[in-house]
Amino acid sequence: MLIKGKSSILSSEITDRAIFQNRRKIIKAAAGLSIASLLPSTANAEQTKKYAQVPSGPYSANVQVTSIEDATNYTNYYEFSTNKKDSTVLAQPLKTSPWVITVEGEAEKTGKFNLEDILKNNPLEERISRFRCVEAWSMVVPWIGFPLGAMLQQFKPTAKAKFVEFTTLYNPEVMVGQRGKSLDWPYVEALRIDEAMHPLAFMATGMYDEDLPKQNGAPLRLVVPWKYGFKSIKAIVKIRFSETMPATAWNKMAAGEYGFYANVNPDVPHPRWSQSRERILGASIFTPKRKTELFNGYGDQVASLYTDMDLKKYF
Ligand SMILES: Nc1nc2c(c(=O)[nH]1)N[C@H]1C(S)=C(S)[C@@H](COP(=O)(O)O)O[C@H]1N2
Ligand SMILES: [Mo]
Repeated sequence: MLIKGKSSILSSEITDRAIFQNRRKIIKAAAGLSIASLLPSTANAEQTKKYAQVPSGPYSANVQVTSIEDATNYTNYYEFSTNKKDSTVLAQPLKTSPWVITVEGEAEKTGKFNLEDILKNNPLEERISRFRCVEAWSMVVPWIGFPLGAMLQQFKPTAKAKFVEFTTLYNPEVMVGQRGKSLDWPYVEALRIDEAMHPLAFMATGMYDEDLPKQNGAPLRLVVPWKYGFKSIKAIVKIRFSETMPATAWNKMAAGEYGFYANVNPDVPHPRWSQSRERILGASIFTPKRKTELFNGYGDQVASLYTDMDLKKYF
């Protein structure tokens, strides 16, 4: 498949990305030559980050990265709270190791798998992706993780596997938001199998060169950069291959507001607000909103998944 680079980026967005990328290059060069001690102290600090040596994957976007403070203190995690600031604190008691993932349904290799073992078969890479919440804010995150499709193939899905469903941990003792009814627990999300196999679909275990913070979905979360954020389910404990379209948490909650596909689309408004523009997370109040792009800017890569589909009907 031909993966084209992104085109519609502001020059101001390039500058910071170049700095971020260059910083990682300097770190890697330094590690190779053992001259780390000659580097300025900030680079030394960066080098101590757990995943500073992880190679950049092929699909990273050349755009300004959101600050780690913004990306980790403005989260959506209803298992803990419907307030975007609370999960930073409330998610910390969650025990994320050891972590077992149950694989079920239409696959040859089903059963229980330790995340540790899954990681042995899936080399880490860095992916810088745009991320767009259905609530019309956007960010750019340097994820650490591995392609979803490569992992799914290891379970040998059968020809009947047309969809793949993901389920979040259910543990109301720790996930205090699950004691209420903000959603029908546990949180479930799903993709059509060809969407799941697309090279842009990603499993994240880290961000900003460190392990995923708990509020961002540790130890394992999905990242589907061309879809609204609610598809990117956190703290995954179950993967199920199925022949029929699974019922998903937000779709069950309000089918008219949250479709199964949830592809980012400026031309299909949410019934209660427009999707044509988005607020850049962390930008000053004087920064104009950004124009939302079809498929969140990844149309060159993913539009072929939806040819002959009416995107207004299958929103
Ligand atoms: N289990 C679970 N996954 C979830 C959510 C949630 O409430 N619970 N919120 C979703 C929504 S609406 C968004 S926008 C993203 C937010 O990811 P972030 O908090 O890491 O930015 O997580 C998604 N994944
Ligand atoms: Mo969201």
